[in-house]
Amino acid sequence: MKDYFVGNTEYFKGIGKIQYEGAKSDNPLAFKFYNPKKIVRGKTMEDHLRFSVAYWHSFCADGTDPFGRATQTYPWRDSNPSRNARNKAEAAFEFITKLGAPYYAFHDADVAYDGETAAEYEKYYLEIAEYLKELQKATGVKLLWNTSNLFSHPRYMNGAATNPEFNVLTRAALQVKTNLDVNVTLGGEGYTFWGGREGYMSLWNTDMKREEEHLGMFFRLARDYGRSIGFKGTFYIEPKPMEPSKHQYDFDAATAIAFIRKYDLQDDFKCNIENNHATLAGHTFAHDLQVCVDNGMLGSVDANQGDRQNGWDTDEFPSDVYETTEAMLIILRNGGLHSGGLNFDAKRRRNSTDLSDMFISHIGGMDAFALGLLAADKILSDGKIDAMKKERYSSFDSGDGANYEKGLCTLEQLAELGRKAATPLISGKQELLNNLVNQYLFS
Ligand code: XLS
Ligand code: NI
Ligand code: NI
Repeated sequence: MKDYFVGNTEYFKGIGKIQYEGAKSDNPLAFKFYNPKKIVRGKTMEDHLRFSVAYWHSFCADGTDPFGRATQTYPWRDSNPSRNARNKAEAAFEFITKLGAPYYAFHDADVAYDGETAAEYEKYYLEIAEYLKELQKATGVKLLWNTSNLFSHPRYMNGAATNPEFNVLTRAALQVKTNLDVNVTLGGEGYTFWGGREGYMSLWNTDMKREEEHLGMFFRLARDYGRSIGFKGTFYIEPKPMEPSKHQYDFDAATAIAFIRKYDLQDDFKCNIENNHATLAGHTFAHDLQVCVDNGMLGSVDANQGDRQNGWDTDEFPSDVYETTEAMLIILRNGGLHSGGLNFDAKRRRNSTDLSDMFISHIGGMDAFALGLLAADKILSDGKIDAMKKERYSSFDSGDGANYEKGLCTLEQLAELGRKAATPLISGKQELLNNLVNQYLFS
């Protein structure tokens, strides 16, 4: 077991490396469908899925909710901030290694005590970053992305880059600069902006145009600084419509992409799509992924799921295989995740309090995406659904329809054709397609 923990303490005693045991296994601590080395469409499952563990949910969130105190008692907690950060990092790397996820992701405030003063912030963060580098080297775990927590501290109550007070914006800039420095030290593959407080609560006190311009400027400066110090990864904007702000500026994929283009950031920025944020915006996970793929803007994925009965960001571990199937189909059509990954921005329920629940929740999420990948592969290999979709547009493949797509028709010509045209009712075959999906999934 020693291989799988670093430092002096083993935090997850009695749990070894999680193995693939197949669908018939009754071991809750084994993969049923995720078989990392299995080849699907010429690539291992591990390389397709690029799983990442989110530091904030798995090693920081303690079950506190607006109505109740902490329920998780993490054995690595220590009142000394430096020791606390080191213990937590050792627990994190033990967990990630035993789980067999190749990546992790974090906010500055997850890995280090963020202190009150700027000097404390830099001291504690840079100190732990050096240790994270050692742990990455010792275990082979890599950084998918890091990000700045620009929403927890009271100073950000009116926003960070969109704060009406310039001095708060500069404090946020210190965090972003430090995070980019740390990212380069750790060889990160991406850097994420999630603007929980970049939005407004009331237009009576908000100059939306000016705030958005400040945000665009801020992103540009981050891009320029990152590139100047050798950051080669992708910058991600993670859309979310609301919560904690009433209205967030990066509302959904379409809004974020329009913003990226407006501020001329398209060569460096892409989207990080989170299922539960898409559903909060009134879309589906598949919708926001497809919007990204259609615009060459799919960066990375925060893998979780919401609850159909309530309208907030419950960040549950993925288990809905219909959703993971659609997601993986879109991702495969995109040629994969490239430098992005499937990052479990997901938390155990407040009453899932065993340390083993940390493994069980991730195992379930990984199995759900493995099932999605296998089903998507079947759908693509069989080709029936793609063929039906193509056939639906076949009137644009030749003749006047093809000319229309090439921009060779005037409105008068179309009107002339329209005068004589029969306009057939052609079934969309939605139920047939639903039935086919069930056949792929369950036969
Ligand atoms: C919150 C977001 C957050 C980002 C990183 O809703 O999902 O966790 O992923 O700041
Ligand atoms: Ni997220
Ligand atoms: Ni979320």
